[in-house]
Amino acid sequence: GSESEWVVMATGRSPTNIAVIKYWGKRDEDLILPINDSISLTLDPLHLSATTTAAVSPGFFRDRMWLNGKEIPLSGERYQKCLREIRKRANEVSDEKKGLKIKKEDWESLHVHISSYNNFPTAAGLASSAAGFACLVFTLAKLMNVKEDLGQISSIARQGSGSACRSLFGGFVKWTMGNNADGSDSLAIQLADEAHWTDLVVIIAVVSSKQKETSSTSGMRETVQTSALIKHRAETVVPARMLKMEEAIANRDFASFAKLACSDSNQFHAVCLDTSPPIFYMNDTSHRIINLVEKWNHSEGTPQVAYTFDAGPNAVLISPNRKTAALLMQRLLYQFPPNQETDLTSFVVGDKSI
Ligand code: 2P0
Repeated sequence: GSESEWVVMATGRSPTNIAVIKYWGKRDEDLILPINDSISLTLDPLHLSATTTAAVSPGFFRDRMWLNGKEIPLSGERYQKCLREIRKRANEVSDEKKGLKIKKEDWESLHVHISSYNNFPTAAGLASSAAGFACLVFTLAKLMNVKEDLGQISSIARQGSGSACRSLFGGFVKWTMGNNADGSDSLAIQLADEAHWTDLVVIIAVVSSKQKETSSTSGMRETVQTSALIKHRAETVVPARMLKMEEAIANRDFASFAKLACSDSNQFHAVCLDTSPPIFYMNDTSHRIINLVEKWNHSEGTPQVAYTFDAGPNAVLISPNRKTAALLMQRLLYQFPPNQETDLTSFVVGDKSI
């Protein structure tokens, strides 16, 4: 057909990730460079993922994007950076059968249309930006035939949203903070793949699907500016915990894994409370869930379940196997019977990774 008719598309899917050693605080806001390493597990894409299609055509006259069917501006610096960094690395794309050839230099003037869907509520403390930016960058890289490895791609996704870099890999992932001023070594590394620890079951208790009040970006900025605790956390606590957590994951040592994950979640929220003005991400229901798990773990003498909370009130509960997950569900439903005021609104149950 004529030159203006063709469209080339690529589609990708990225799950969200749940940090068990938390990222909180930046040393460089523009490049999104963190003040400490972090570790997460990538969920399976069934319940919590972004799916993105990127298309290019000479018939497109500017870059445009739709999120969950609604057009959103791409003018923000984070989107622009991701687009710019991927375009810089674009390569020739050709399809002989269709008589199509996009030369390397063509990408500078071609425009893209991007459509992305989340299969879970946006900005409810369920890390939608992590899946979203990981998927955007991955899909654009696929469309433009970018040859860099996933680690390099993750450092571009990082510039969209810090936690996004960890969603480029499945399984257990470490975001290494790096040393370089340009951020080139601040990227994600896979610690263990999806097949490493398949017994784990993740249950997300949705306490509220409302949009959070303090965005992570401004929250962590205020913490870095005003908290005295954050320095101790970043310089002393996290480096020691990273080593222990990597070891717990390597050995599939659930007791150590759970203790470290719960402690790190609690310290992250303590640091939020130490911020001026204080940031409250958890609510009474979150606290009741912590109590329930702590009492259960204490009564058994060893951790049965791990909890972790991000920048919102929803509980992410990790159990070592299906049997314990079923017992956990029983306990949750007993404490939070359906259709009451303080209810959990729903549960998302998933295996870790696919
Ligand atoms: C994490 N969170 O490690 C931590 C724990 C929330 C609590 O990463 O400013 O949305 O885009 O880099 O990545 C949320 O922060 O913030 C986050 P930006 P992001 O998962």
